[in-house]
Amino acid sequence: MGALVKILTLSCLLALTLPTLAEVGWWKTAQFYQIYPRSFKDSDDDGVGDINGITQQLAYLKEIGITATWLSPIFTSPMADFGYDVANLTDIDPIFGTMEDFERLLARAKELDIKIILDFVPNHTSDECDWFIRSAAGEEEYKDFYVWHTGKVVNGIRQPPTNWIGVFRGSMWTWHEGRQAYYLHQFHAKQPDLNYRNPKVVEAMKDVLRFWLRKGAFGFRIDAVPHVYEVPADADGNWPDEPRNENSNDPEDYGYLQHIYTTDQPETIELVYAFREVIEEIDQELGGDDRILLTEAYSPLNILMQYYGNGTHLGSQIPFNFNLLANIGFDSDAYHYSELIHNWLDNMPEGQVANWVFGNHDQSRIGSRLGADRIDACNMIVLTLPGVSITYQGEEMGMTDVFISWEDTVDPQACQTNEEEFESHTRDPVRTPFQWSDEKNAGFSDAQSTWLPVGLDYKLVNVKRERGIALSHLNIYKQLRALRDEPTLKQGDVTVTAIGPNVLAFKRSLAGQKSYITVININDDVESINLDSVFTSISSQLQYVVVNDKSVRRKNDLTFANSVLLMPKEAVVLSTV
Ligand SMILES: *[C@@H]1O[C@H](CO)[C@@H](O)[C@H](O)[C@H]1NC(C)=O
Ligand SMILES: *[C@@H]1O[C@H](CO)[C@@H](O)[C@H](O)[C@H]1NC(C)=O
Ligand SMILES: CC(=O)N[C@H]1CO[C@H](CO)[C@@H](O)[C@@H]1O
Repeated sequence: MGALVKILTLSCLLALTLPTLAEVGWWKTAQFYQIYPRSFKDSDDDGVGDINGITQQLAYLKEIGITATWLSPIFTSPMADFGYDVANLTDIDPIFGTMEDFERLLARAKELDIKIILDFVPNHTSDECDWFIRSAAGEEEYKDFYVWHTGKVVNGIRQPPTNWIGVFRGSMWTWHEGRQAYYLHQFHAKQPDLNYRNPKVVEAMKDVLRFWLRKGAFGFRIDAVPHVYEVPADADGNWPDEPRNENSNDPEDYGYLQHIYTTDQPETIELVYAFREVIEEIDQELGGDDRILLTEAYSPLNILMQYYGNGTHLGSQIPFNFNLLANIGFDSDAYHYSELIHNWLDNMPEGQVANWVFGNHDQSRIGSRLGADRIDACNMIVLTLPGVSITYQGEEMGMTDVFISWEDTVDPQACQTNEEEFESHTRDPVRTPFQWSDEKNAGFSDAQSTWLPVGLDYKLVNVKRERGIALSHLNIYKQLRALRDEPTLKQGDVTVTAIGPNVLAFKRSLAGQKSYITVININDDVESINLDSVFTSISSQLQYVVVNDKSVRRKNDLTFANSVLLMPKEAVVLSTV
């Protein structure tokens, strides 16, 4: 009897210190993976990836331990901006397949316990969207679905209502002959901005969310939310000009103006709260695992933190943390890494979950931006810090930017520039076909040619080959992923520090469990560090749990905590013994 009571007490204590996963919420420690569908897998050999291709390869996501994947847009689109110009928000573009294909993808994903997240593009629709066509025709219901203005007349010449410059260069306003008015577009002229100051638009967009959630999507990644609102018009229906940015001399360039009236308006956050209400509503309606919002915004930290919620209203569970992605450069030292990691952890509202991102479809790849010998280090940071990890397709095996000539360039952001400048604007190099194997087109497609050329390094950098190499990027990624099942990595605290300019280290710890210490030599000096003097309560000996190919040590080797030797660019995870 006495023994039983003791055991019960003990298990109660354990239950207190180790919440069960169900309480924690599936997404809080999840591995997310971004699929760029045009380039993941082509099932019908037209040279463009598609939904059936993703379905075929879902087992690969399982292999690398992905919990949820978000798909860049798959909706009906004239593809002026590769699907970020949506013509029908509730239908699938034929280039990617059919609604039945998507339903099969959802069914297969459910079998494999992988959640499908959709990209939601709220800032605009295509000019071929039925809503825009009706709005341009002045139909009562849709007349104010977009932002229209007749412009102003200066010296007898008609001009746009403001000086605003769009992200893709040139005026944000385009004249519409039919309606005899200008419409606003923050991006491409084929992407008219929706008018969110019209409640009907908000309702229509909420219905779009409901549609996909009821179909079985587990949430959305919301694109470019800072651009959703402009400042309200004054009583006469006019807007103010934006001030000059003295650093830029190119009057067509987005950087020419300070975008104080067209980005980060306070209403943007309220819209995210409104979308979250839909998520909660459908959770109530359908039950099951939580549905989630991820929001993409390159905004100042104090604004990003409001995306989480404000105390009375819930926001996005995962506001993308682009701190590392946007600020770490080739020459960044360990203090810089540490500071950026702290920025997020120290400013996050109580009870929220951090997330870590090093790549996406808009940014140069890790290996090209920071050097191929830092790929494992970055994956280690993303996978061993607390919270959610987010990986862009190909980063797990170390794909790098592929050179795309001006002739082959298709990204509208680059095509709108010229042969001299396109390279600093193009995003094609990070969107090339996924490298599955050393076969034709890297195993991506059997087509004669693919929509973007395949990387020249595909015979060396591909999934099939890397599976067979013990310390390939892919296998290190898988080991790091497996480590995330440890309670310490799931729920433990973190202490992050720079040990001098070259070494980043962080310790994860949880009462009664092993501690794990990630140690990264960012540069090319051999370093000898004393972890004993940096971290409290670690054992005098530590064990190597994950090593990269710069290490002279092997997995399971032991080292003294007070003298850990690091080779140039060595990145390891150690545990207490
Ligand atoms: C989108 O497509 C669906 C299915 O084809 C159709 O029922 C719906 O009317 C379309 N919506 C718009 C806004 O064009
Ligand atoms: C949170 O935001 C909502 C919506 O904007 C607002 O109504 C509410 O007052 C805010 N709450 C706090 C505590 O600021
Ligand atoms: C619909 C929309 O706004 N699309 C744009 C939103 O922002 C992204 C930038 O990330 C553009 O690429 C999209 O075209």
